[in-house]
Amino acid sequence: MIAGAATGMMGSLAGCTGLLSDDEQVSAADVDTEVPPGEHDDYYAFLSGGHSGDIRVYGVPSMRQLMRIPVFNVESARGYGFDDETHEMLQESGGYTWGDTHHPRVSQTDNEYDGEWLFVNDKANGRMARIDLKYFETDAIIDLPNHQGTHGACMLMPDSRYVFGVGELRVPIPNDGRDLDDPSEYGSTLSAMSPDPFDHEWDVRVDCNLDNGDSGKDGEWFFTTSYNSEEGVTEREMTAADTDYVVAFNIPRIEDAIDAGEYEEINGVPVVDGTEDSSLNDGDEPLVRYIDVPTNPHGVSVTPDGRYAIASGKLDPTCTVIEIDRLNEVDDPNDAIVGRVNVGNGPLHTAYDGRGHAYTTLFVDSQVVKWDIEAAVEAEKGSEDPVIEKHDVHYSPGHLIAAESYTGDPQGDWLIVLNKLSKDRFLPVGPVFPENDQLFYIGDDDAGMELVKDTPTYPEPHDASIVRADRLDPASVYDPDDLELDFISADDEENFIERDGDQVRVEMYNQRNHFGFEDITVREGDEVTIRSTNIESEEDIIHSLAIPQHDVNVKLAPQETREVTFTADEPGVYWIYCAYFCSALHLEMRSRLLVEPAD
Ligand code: K7E
Ligand code: RUQ
Ligand code: CUA
Ligand code: CA
Repeated sequence: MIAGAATGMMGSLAGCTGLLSDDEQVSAADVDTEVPPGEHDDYYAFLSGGHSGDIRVYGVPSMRQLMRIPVFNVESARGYGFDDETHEMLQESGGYTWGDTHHPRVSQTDNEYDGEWLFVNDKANGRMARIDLKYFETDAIIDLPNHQGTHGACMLMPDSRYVFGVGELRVPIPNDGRDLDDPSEYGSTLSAMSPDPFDHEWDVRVDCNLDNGDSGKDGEWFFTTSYNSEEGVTEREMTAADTDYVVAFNIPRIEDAIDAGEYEEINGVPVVDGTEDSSLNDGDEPLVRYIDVPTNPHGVSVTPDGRYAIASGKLDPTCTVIEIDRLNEVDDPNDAIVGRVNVGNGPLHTAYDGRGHAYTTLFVDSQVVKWDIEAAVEAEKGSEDPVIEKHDVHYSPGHLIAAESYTGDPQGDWLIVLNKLSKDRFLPVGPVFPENDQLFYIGDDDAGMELVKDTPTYPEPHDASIVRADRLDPASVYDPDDLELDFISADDEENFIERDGDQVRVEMYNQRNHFGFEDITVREGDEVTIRSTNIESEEDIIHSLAIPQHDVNVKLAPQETREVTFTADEPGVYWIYCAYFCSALHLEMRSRLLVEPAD
């Protein structure tokens, strides 16, 4: 701890700026952040990879990167996008080879992480993906046809009944060439999916744009911000108005409308009209409520107790506190605003420690501000009084995330701040700088926030979820019953090479240090499908099926079966080899693909 320093600082809490000079900065030794070699972390952190299109898995508090999970990108080490199944999944969801992941959210039961699924958006192409946390693998992608960019991503709490994708970019719906230059006809939608099976259920259409989102804790309200209530298409137009919205969706009302058939089917999706003038918004129980907040808000998040939705001002130095239950009582939704705290410049996102504090990133000020939620409700609007502490970060933070902050019961110990700029913090690596994910210990309110670690990050994470490690139960070998393809054992009858016209099918097992066939002979122009099972049952013994000059590298973890199809279009000898270092004879784990010339 930094007891000595903290006592002095906290003595003058009211005037505390939390700005520590460099030599005052807390060192890692002050807090127990060390995870000695061979020991495990207490938490998983799942970070989005931004326009890398993937998810990164860190251990907290060590901040070691444990794994990456490809999602919308093609990735050779894990063979993702190479084998037929993942290749088809990417093809059927649009055929793109990249995406822009922002908001990784883990499924919950009873407002607690259940460790089953992780969902994440694609801001680039309007998609949502599901990752199976038993295997740490993307297992389904939904292309949302009424979205251009899906930004916010979240689930309806307490039980993840819906997965929500929030459409950011206003476009004609359907976007088929109509209304090209008539932006007043553009719109966006909130899309709802079921988690398992992962299916698209319905959309709600609005005229404004939608941005970040978060769910209330009791299954009733879902909130998003909107920064383009102006329905503009230029920066000047989108920032013209003094206010924009927090848009509150009443989910049971929307379900009633769906059940009553009050929707239009667009692109095969039932779309409910949630626009301001919609008849469904007349009367006592509007489907969608539009709450005025200062211009161009960014993040919105719900407090762990489910009482408040807090929206960050971005262009305005305040956070707006909305009392959720009041939305059911007031005629004017603006009357549900119960607080507006002046936090500083460029507030983007807010996280929670479960002790009544909110932590908000200040992009412009390069700080995190800690403030008291109830004090913000009691204080006059625009007051700075609820602010407890401001701490410099390095530099220009976007999201920040506290351990289990998105649940009903945050752990209150660790906070990661995802800084967009690292400037001088690391050895220079050329003009593309790493980002800087900074770890803070927030478990001691007397000592204040303690910066304990800088972590350089490959571009460009936006958000994260931190989940207690004991909530997950990952598999270390595949259960063949979980896979679609049949297991191929070492039995002779299960291993064969079969020809049908110019299609060749190979089924073979593999293990240390060979493949089922030493040679596979095909003819120039054949379409070849190889299915292979890694029959090892020992964990951590991974093989791959790599074929030079055919763009094939399929990873095969223990007990895993995968299939890959390619065309043998050049005669010659190609050494099929294993790219995972699996044993002392790893280099000898090979087979020959012999492609005979077509006369
Ligand atoms: Cu602040 Cu996508 Cu949550 Cu970045 S986010 S833009
Ligand atoms: S701290 S404001 Cu950043 Cu140790 Cu007291
Ligand atoms: Cu199997 Cu290397
Ligand atoms: Ca605006």
